[in-house]
Amino acid sequence: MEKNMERENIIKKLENELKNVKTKNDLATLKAEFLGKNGIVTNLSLKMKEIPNEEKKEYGKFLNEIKVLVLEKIEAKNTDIEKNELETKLNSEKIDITLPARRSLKGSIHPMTRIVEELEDLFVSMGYDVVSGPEIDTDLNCFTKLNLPAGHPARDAQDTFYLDDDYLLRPHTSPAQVRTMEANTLKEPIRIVCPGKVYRRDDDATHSHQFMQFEGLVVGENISLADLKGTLELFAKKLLGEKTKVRFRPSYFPFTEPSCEVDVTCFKCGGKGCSLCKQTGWIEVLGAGVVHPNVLRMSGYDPEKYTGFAFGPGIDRFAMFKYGITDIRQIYTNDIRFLEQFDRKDVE
Ligand code: 2U9
Repeated sequence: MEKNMERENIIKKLENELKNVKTKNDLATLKAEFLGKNGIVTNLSLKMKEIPNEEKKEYGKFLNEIKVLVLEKIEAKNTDIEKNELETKLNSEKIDITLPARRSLKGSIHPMTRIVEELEDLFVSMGYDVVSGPEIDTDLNCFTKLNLPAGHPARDAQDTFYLDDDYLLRPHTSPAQVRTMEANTLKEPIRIVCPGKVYRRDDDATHSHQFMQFEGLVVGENISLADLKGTLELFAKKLLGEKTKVRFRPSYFPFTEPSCEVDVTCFKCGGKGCSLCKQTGWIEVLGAGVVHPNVLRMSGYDPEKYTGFAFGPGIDRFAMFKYGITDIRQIYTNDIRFLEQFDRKDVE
């Protein structure tokens, strides 16, 4: 009876204290209070030596019952705590699957890159290599080696930004062609296109201080003006449509002789005359010509053996025609409202 009371008291005390237990740490402290070295249940078992021998067995049974009860209650509390912890964690990590997904912004290919890629594909299919060069180049490569010596009046038309007396922002991609000719130590035939950024001292709605060229150069035996005409006709038809006609007008460039300016039939009116072509039916798109013997000679090619042709369109104009862009500066200011109009719906 006395033992029953004792057991009841211990269990009551345990149950009371368990009410305040919130964490596993609290529970460990409580466990030590009952079952630890100096714990309530442990101290009870120390009394065993005072118990008369004939009652020892029963006292042992009593101790065991208390221990099992205490452990059961502690274990049950432990399960409760773990359950609560898991619930709190799950609640904190809850995802509201009814929220609409965030829209991912998709980029698009820049209109100039599209034109360059289209033209590269065409010329690579005709056996050309695509070559690039530095945007900062020497006065020698940009002018002198193109038959524009210091003081030549035609330098004015291609005035650019100088870094010092020798270095400048290239006003055309021609120095990349000069470099290719010079690097070709065996002086073999060349067939290259050079797309890239170029710079001029210009700034208005149709002329930007920075624009894009796609120059071409062919050097070989028996290359003639007829090859140039055939190539440029293909070029115009590919870019502006099969019905496009091409017209060659005599012109002057120091690096080509003879030189010509090339017009195409207006892609808006088809040649009938409209506001875009100023009622002429034609639009000028590029300059071209047969490479001047001086240019070949200065880069180590024998003009007696080789001839060549070159062409130099500013391709921003193509993008403007093709996509109806009215101010060339929009191409270079990276305004997202302008650029997203060229979203590639075709590849979505
Ligand atoms: C080498 C030899 C010859 C490149 C050429 C043009 C004609 C031409 C202008 C058109 C409008 C530049 O963008 S623009 O202002 N270019 O008319 N360019 S032939 O001739 C070369 C190039 C490299 C070695």
